Amino acid sequence: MSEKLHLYAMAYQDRSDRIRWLLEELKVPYVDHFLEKSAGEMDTPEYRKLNPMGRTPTLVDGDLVLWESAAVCLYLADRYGAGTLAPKFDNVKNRAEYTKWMVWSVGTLECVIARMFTHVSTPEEKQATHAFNKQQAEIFKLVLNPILSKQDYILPSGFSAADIMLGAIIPGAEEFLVRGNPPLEAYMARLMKREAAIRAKVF
Ligand SMILES: N[C@@H](CCC(=O)N[C@@H](CS)C(=O)NCC(=O)O)C(=O)O
Repeated sequence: MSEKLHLYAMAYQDRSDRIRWLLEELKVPYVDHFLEKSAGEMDTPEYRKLNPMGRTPTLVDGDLVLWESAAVCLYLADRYGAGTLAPKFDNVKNRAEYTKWMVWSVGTLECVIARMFTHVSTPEEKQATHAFNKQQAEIFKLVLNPILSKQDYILPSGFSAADIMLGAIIPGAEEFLVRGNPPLEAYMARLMKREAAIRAKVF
C-alpha cells in the first residue's frame, strides 16, 4: 500500500460514514475530502470525472475510482480485510450469506428507511406513513431479531463489513426498529462502542 486512499464525501452528512468506519476498522490510511454541495463542489468538472452523477461518496484507491457505498465497502473489505471483515471466496456459501446482508442493507433496508422520511403534510398522510413505517419495521424485526437474539453479529463467524453497513443504516429507523426492541438495542450498543466507529464519528 504505497499511496493513501482518498474518500470524497458531502460535507456534514452522507453515506460516507460506513466507508470511513470500515477504513478505520481496517487501519488503512486515507484522506477525507469534504465537498460543499451548495458551493457547487460536487459539480466541478474534476469531481464529475470521478463521479459523473455528482454524488457522494466516491473512493479513489490508486487508479481505481469507485462509487456506490456498498460496492466500495465490498471492495475495501476484500482488498484489505479478506478473512477478517469479509469471508474469503473459498467458502461460497458463507460468502453468499455475507453478500446478502451487504446488498439487503442498501437495496431493501435503506430504500424503505428513505421512504419513511417522505414529506407528509395532512393528518391522513401522517397516519398512513406512521402505519407504513411500523409495518415495515415489523417485517425487518422478523428478519433480524431471531439472528441477533442468538449471536452478537449478523454472521455466525463474528463482526464483518456487513455489520458496518447494517449499523450505519439501522439508526435511520431508530424509532420503529430499535427503540423497545432488546435484540437490536443490544446490537446497536455493541456497534456504537467500537473504537473505529467512534473515530469515524458514525453515531
Ligand atoms: N446509493 C448511493 C447513494 C448516493 C447518493 O445519493 N448520495 C447522496 C448523499 S448520501 C448525494 O450525493 N446527494 C447529493 C445529490 O443528490 O445531489 C450510495 O450508497 O452511495
